[in-house]
Amino acid sequence: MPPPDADIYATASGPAKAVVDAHSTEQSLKLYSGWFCPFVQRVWIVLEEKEIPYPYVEVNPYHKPESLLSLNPRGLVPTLKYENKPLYESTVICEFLEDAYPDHGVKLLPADPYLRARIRIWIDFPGQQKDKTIWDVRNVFLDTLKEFAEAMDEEGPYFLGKEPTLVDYVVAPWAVRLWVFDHFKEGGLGIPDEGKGAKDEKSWARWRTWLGAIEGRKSIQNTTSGKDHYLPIYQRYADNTAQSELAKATREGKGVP
Ligand SMILES: N[C@@H](CCC(=O)N[C@@H](CS)C(=O)NCC(=O)O)C(=O)O
Repeated sequence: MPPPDADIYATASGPAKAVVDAHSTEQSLKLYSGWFCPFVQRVWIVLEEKEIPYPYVEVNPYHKPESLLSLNPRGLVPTLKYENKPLYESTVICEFLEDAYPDHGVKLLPADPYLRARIRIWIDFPGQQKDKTIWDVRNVFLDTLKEFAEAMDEEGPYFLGKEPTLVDYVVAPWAVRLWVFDHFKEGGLGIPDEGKGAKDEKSWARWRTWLGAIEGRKSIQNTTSGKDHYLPIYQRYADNTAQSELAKATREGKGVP
């Protein structure tokens, strides 16, 4: 699949642009970012929540500049430069920020080791489906979301209860992109509307409570660009998926899927 860079907007828009513009002063920590990237957004949310000062540096990871490659041989965003040393992998960075800035803003991990471990079980579930397109995994994804909701504290609104923790922030970037399913795929993702969840109504009600709390957080709103900015990227994924579905169906003699 060609990289989704041909029509990519060069910079963030909407609320995220204001945050980018407010972060240009040199600091001991620098964020190399792609405004559109959900892995970046994890780190970006944590920086905002913890009120850690950082300059924001936009790079296109599909045209890897030397400034990025010299820090991260894989050339992926997010990458951090911290006291002139590199760091990458979004979940590693998030935990690092908690360890390196223990007294900054909110705490991301509870003190109880059992709860810390439970959070880590759920932290990585969006990444597990990385090599497949979101369309391929719609049903698996739906089941996983329900399972995620069922693992939550009953009252909430967040995963562990009244306060958000790392698991909420690392899953949030995927949650706030779910509109993409509804935009591009007939029938959408298929999360039942309120009252329509049948035997799973309680789980979906819990999901909705969580999603509402997540969407209401300033850190998440302020690291999200306008929908129109994301569309060309996901349009390309949708086109590529449609093309490969068509090629597969043709190979198998099934005609147009
Ligand atoms: N496992 C990495 C994934 C990061 C990632 O895949 N970032 C994408 C942008 S959303 C990227 O840099 N892609 C460039 C490429 O694949 O060459 C993390 O959690 O930080």
